[in-house]
Amino acid sequence: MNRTLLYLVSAFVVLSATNSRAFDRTNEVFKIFQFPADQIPRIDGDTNDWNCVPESYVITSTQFVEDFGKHQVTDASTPQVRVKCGWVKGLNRLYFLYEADDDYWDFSELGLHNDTFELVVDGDLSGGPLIEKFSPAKPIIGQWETYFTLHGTHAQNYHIFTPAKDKDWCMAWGPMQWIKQLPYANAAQKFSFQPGERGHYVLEFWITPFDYAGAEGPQRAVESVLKENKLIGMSYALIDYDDAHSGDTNNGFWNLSRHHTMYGQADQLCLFQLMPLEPQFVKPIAANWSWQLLDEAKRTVAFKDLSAGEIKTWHWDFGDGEVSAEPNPIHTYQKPDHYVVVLDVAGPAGKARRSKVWDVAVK
Ligand SMILES: [Ca+2]
Ligand SMILES: [Ca+2]
Ligand SMILES: [Ca+2]
Repeated sequence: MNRTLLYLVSAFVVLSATNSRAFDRTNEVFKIFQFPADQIPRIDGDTNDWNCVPESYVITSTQFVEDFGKHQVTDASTPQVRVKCGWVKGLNRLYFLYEADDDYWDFSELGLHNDTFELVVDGDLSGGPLIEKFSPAKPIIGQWETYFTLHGTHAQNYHIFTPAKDKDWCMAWGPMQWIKQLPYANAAQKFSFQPGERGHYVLEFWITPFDYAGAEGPQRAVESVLKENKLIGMSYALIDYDDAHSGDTNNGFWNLSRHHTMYGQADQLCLFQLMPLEPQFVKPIAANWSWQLLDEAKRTVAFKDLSAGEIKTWHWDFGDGEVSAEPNPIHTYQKPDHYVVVLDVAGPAGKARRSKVWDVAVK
């Protein structure tokens, strides 16, 4: 083994070791389903628009660990849940369908004592503390200064009340309360039980993950950009209460991460991947393209093929009488105008065409 290769292997080993410490359950990556743009779920508590999500995307109670040591396994006294997570290419939103059966729905109180689904999300895998008590700054600047400067800024914790009655749908843990409202989040629930009864609960919602979400409001916020195949950090937790009169004592805390403190430390989240479309939703052939002005003075434009499917031939009509058969041509226009540009593609699955009217303009 030569010296360079040895160095690379050593670097990889160090990197792998670092990764395995940094995130939980790194031997498995949970999947986030990509909805086609014409099948985005409607937030109404009706689950029909989630029927297209394959079973391999569903996370159930058996994948959670009870990390207070109150239960060895999930049983009839514990909530049985099914969680689906989805995304839509082009939107920085995570959609969720949370379905649960519990023997005792505890939601008669107006504070934290409430059956809860807790969601922690780190949209750029920055890791690090998101709750003031884990911050190294706390001993220096104090609890409340840390709360307002750090809490939820680079990873967010949604403490979701299941069900929420006479209260907001969740407590977004920190001063950045604006993240739990439109246009950054929306939620709808369905249930027909009374406090203390058993029953089936449905919650449908979406949130926007943020690389930065500050106490001052959305004006300086940075949304996490969601892209196909990107990995993000997330964990789910279930906090079960079974008696409205038992004070703050819960009946169990089930966690997808094996670290209880994932609620405040983004390094302890699990890896989730934003998946491509499932094959049944991919069109066999579809034409699309983009363009970019390379030289304004010369009116030179670079065209880029973005067609889906296997493409064998391209035909570009630049709208000025000129054509090209290249996949990604560069074209120079002779005079200022806005043009109708058409790309025709063909392959084993057939033909497709995409015109863009006046998108391409030069001066
Ligand atoms: Ca729905
Ligand atoms: Ca982050
Ligand atoms: Ca309960």
